[in-house]
Amino acid sequence: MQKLISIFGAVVFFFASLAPNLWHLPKTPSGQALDLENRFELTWSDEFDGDALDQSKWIDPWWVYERKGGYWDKDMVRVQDGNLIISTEYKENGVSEEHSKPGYYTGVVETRGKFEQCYGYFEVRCILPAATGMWSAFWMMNEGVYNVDGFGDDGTEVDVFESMKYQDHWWKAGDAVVTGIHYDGYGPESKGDSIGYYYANNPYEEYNTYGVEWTPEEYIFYINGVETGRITAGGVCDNPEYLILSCEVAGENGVANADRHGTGRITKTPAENWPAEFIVDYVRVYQHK
Ligand SMILES: [Ca+2]
Ligand SMILES: [Ca+2]
Repeated sequence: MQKLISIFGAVVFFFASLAPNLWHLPKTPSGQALDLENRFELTWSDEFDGDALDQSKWIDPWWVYERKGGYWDKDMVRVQDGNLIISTEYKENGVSEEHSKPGYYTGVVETRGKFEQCYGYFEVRCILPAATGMWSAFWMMNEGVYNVDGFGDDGTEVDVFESMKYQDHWWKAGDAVVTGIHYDGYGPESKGDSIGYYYANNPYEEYNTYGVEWTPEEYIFYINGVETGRITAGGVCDNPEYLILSCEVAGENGVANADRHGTGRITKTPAENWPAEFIVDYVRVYQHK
């Protein structure tokens, strides 16, 4: 019996050690350490030290518009206590007479037309919005992403991190973020790759950094300065890209309550951490020395 138990234990241990690869479960970052000081110099940053969004660096949508299961509204974005905060909230009467639809209102900011860079290191330090059905992200884009030619060198959406597993307590998956790329548009020809899910440290309550080193050969992703994985799919983008910080709500046509890629169904009751806040301490961009 003793022997049977120890064999059983060994089998369980064997499969548990394989599990992250077998079932795409989250992994702990374990690659190379980022050598920021010796290899990079700062080219652009926002520490969010003021009391309003710096319009010389970012644009926010000037109009309320539908996005997935909610709406983007610039009034959901504020700068306070050294942070950019994108807030998400259910508004029974919308935000104005013109936009009076009930629903979830959240926000986005981007540097399109104000700052774009090719290659370098791009990092955000942030606390993720703690609510089921929420999807926050730090990502990069250019117009070439829509160009369908079989390759990603003309433009590639680079998702440094996306959070969508808050509600997932199994295997502590809720503490993990996903990282990947997309190119050749968003239709049937769309292509992409992902390194899967990696753990951050208590990301809904504590600051973590999420970064990508972009070289002519590859994208190397980091959490808290430790490499998570690398992607070369499609050929690495060789055009400048702009930065985006966004929050989305699972759903479509402005109607929430869908379970989008396992985000879970958002619900305003019980009042689970509402309003949910995506709190960004800084965005820093570097170029290789
Ligand atoms: Ca392309
Ligand atoms: Ca700050």
